[in-house]
Amino acid sequence: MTQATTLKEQARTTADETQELTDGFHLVIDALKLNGLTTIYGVPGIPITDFGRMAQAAGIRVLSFRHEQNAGYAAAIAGFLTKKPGICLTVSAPGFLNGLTALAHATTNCFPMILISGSSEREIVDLQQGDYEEMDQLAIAKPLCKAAFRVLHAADIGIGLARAIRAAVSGRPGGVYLDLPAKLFGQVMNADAGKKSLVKVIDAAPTQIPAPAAIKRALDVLKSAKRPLIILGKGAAYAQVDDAIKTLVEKSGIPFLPMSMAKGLLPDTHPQCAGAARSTVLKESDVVMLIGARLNWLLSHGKGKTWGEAPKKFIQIDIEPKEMDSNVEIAAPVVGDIGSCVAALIEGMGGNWPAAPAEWTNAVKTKREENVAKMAPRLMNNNSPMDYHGALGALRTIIKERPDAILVNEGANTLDLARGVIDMYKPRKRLDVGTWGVMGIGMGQAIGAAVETGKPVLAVEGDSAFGFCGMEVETICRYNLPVCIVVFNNSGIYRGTDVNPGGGSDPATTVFVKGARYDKIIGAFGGVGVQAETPDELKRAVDAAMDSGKPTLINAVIDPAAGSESGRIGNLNPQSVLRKK
Ligand SMILES: Cc1ncc(C[n+]2csc(CCOP(=O)(O)OP(=O)(O)O)c2C)c(N)n1
Ligand SMILES: [Mg+2]
Repeated sequence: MTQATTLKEQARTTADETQELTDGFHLVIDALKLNGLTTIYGVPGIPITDFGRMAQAAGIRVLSFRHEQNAGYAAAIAGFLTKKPGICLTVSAPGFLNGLTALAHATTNCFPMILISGSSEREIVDLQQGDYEEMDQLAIAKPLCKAAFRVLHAADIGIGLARAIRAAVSGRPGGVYLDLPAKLFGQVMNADAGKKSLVKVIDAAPTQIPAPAAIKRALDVLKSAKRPLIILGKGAAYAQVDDAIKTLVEKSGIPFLPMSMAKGLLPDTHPQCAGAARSTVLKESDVVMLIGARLNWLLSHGKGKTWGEAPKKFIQIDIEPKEMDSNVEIAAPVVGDIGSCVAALIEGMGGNWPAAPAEWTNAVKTKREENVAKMAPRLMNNNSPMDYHGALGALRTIIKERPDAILVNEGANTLDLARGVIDMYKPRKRLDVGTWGVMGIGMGQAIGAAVETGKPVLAVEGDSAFGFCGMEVETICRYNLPVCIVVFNNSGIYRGTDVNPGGGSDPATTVFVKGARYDKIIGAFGGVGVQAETPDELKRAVDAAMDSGKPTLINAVIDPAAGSESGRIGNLNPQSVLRKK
């Protein structure tokens, strides 16, 4: 080596040392922050432990869970509540797989979410040479989400995240997978160039204006109706155009039926609410306008017994054109974002839109009042052990007195009966199992909701449902979140009374330990545990928890015989012909 080249090399080294550098870790953090994504839900481990630490140091709120599935449910519900993608962060293979159920759930429910998982070395994974936590995660994620991306070069982190954000929130929102291999985090590049490579996503969910002809067609169909009905889905709640929806409903005078997570968009006590006359309005309506609601199993696919004999015409408002005619013919498809569609409908209705036929609205009102009156005495009993209605009567009062609280709800009977009994008063306050009826969303959603909104959360959980996510009670205590969990303890799935039909000493498949004390779990982590045996005790305990804001778990003792098989959807169970012999 000549002296000249040595000097040249020395000079280059000095230049490198003085040059400001950034790396994959910091570029991901900067890209998230640049796009206003300042909360991460996850579980640490190789290769993302340091990333979590650095993100926390950089001012991102990083919440560590006990299981990725629950972190994923928190991220998914954060997406629903904020219209920004909720971020879930996991390690490779097993952590990634644990997060995947939530990602698929987010996609099914149209919640924007990004699952970011660290992954192993591509070269080794692709040759299947047995790397640490080896798995081709991108390939596995693809069919379960709206889009999946992998970033291999630090310079592409900005673009990678921009693509993920757009895919998650634009059009029909959903889950997105972002694969970040371990090596990427340590890759260095010039800090200036790094900064320039970042992308601030402009107008991530662009407005989609409906065609004027589609609006006219919809209004013509609506005007022809003798027994019109509006169904509000969780897409309508997601849109956050609450005032416009209220105006449309009130201006039309049409009875409305909220789907589970659309409850409270207008209060359940609103004079036009047909929630308590559901079966009547579904059967007897002649024109049904769906706003952000799909004709899936939750609406019996728009046909069959539930919908009665009367011929129906459907108007459907949805951002996804493929949704139209998915189950039955849609007479008036209106494709666009809900805000734009509803605004156009209101405008098209003009100043003298005819009121919905009084014969129909009065009939709905009468039916609803009848049903409410029938239910009322059942909600007032103070039995011990409690039945569902007595316990839910107490919780119904709690939400009436605290309409800003967020209600999280899962289980079978605990879900179906709570949905019917507990009136909601404000939008996006009822969070539950969603389209799949998945168990285990409770603690993740409670944490996500408390973190994103700062509001108190009441989580009403079947004892089985709670078991899917119960360890996150520690997370709730660790972050000192204002979450009150009520476990509806009927000692089992649907009921606690089944016996082993084989006659052996094993318990039946649907029953749990009798007299279990779920309230004792939370004490281990410094939270408050309460045993409640009557509706009065339950009401007192929940009030105390909501007043104090302290993490609380109440074991509500429910009569093991009170529930029914699969709650309200027992009809979906396949039947064996042989069993009947
Ligand atoms: C992930 C998942 N696993 C299993 C089920 C099937 N399942 C439906 S409801 C339910 C539990 C119902 O029991 P519980 O939560 O105690 O409510 P209860 O009817 O007893 O009030 C189960 C296991 C499911 N929906 N999701
Ligand atoms: Mg149960």
